[in-house]
Amino acid sequence: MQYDQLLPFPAGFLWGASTSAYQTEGAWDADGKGPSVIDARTQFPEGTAGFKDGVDHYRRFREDVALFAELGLKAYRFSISWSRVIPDGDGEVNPAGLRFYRELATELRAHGITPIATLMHFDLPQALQERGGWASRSTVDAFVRYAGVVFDALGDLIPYWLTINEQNMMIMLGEMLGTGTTGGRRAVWQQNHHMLVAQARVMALAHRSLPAAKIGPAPNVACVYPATPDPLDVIAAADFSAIRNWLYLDVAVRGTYNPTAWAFLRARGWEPEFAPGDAEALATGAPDFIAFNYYTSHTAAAPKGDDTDIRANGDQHIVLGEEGVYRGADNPFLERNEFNWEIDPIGFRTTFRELYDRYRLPLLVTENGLGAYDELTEDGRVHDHYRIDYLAQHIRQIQYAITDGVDVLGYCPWSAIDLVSTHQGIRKRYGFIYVDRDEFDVKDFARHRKDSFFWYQRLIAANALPE
Ligand code: BGP
Repeated sequence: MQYDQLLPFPAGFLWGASTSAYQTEGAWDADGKGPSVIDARTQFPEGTAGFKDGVDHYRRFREDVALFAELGLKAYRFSISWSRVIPDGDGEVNPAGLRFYRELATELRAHGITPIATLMHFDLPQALQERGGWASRSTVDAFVRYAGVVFDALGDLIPYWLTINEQNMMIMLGEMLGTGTTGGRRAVWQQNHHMLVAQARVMALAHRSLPAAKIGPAPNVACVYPATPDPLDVIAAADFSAIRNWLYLDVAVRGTYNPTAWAFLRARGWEPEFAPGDAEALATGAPDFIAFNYYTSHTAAAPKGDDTDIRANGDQHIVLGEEGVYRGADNPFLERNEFNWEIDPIGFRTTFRELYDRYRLPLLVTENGLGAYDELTEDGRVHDHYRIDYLAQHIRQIQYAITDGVDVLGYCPWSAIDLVSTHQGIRKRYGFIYVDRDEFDVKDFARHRKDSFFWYQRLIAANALPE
């Protein structure tokens, strides 16, 4: 639909930015922190150093929050490291870990920035992984206990909570992301079920113990186009969307599995076992909003029914395909970034509308952004006009979605500050703030404002995209 005029961004719109603990904090074993599955990894993509140093945010968080305040952020979405709070996942609580997050949240609030906290962003405690990880039902109880500890300690400071970051990507691509979701496909779908039960119980717990707080899931959501109007391609696209998007959100919001996704699991003998009480637990976990990460759309074609349906080489947005369900296809209408991800701002609007049509809950964007090989120039700046273009195009589409009638709470692009990317190390940067470290030489971690910093600062101040 075209409009003569778009509606403005509402007053109080949460202009924010995002990070995660393991990609920024560093200090991976400081002050009693236990190792997570990420710290325990020994294999990293070639030429990358891993995550142990991050960008030294654990030690520099006050300097970083001051920069976020100068940027004008209204909200900051970060994650809490479970093994910093409970080093072995379900044993002793580490007071120093809780203190760090209390100080961070207090510092944010002192600068007028609303904290938004993710309970788990890929970094399951390694001790739990060694006892079966998400395959074990005891991890469900451990997650609920951990959430209770964190709600008690931080609930007075943090009004918005996210359960599990990108559960769907962990399930589809866990080995690639190093998240500990491993084993055969059947085992992984059982792990998925345990995570869904854990999430539902934690949402119910939040409502009981923090009545003023709001909580929601945080999957990666992408609209899926059929490669052509061939009805077989249309079905393939709908099937992929059911497996990729709706499986997770139907359970989170409606408390039951999506029928198409369940049919996919059943046909392969992968349907998870329900323990007594699971169905009731799923039914009680009602989110207050849906957070979602969006980087790109996808395009699907009818499957051939053999292993050529799967495009094997690439990262999380390139590896596509499910034998007998759909084949990934290229979209000839879209440009690509330096890492071959398709760039689709209008798909962002479509994704908003699909989510709001299905669930009628407020939507919060918790990731969206452009990874690039930024260059620090002699003037101490990064001239990242490409990132400004990307963000401007996506923000314009949020405004279209708002004009379409979608209830959008806020926008937290990835990332507030440079951090270590999942696949390409520190070389692939997303932040508004450049961090001076190389892959293997962490240098001095000095912070530099990029051109996008000043652009986003003006946008937030005006509560509008510059003309
Ligand atoms: C999402 C994750 C983030 C971040 C982002 C960008 O899947 O939630 O943690 O890594 O993708 O991905 P990458 O770093 O691979 O470019």
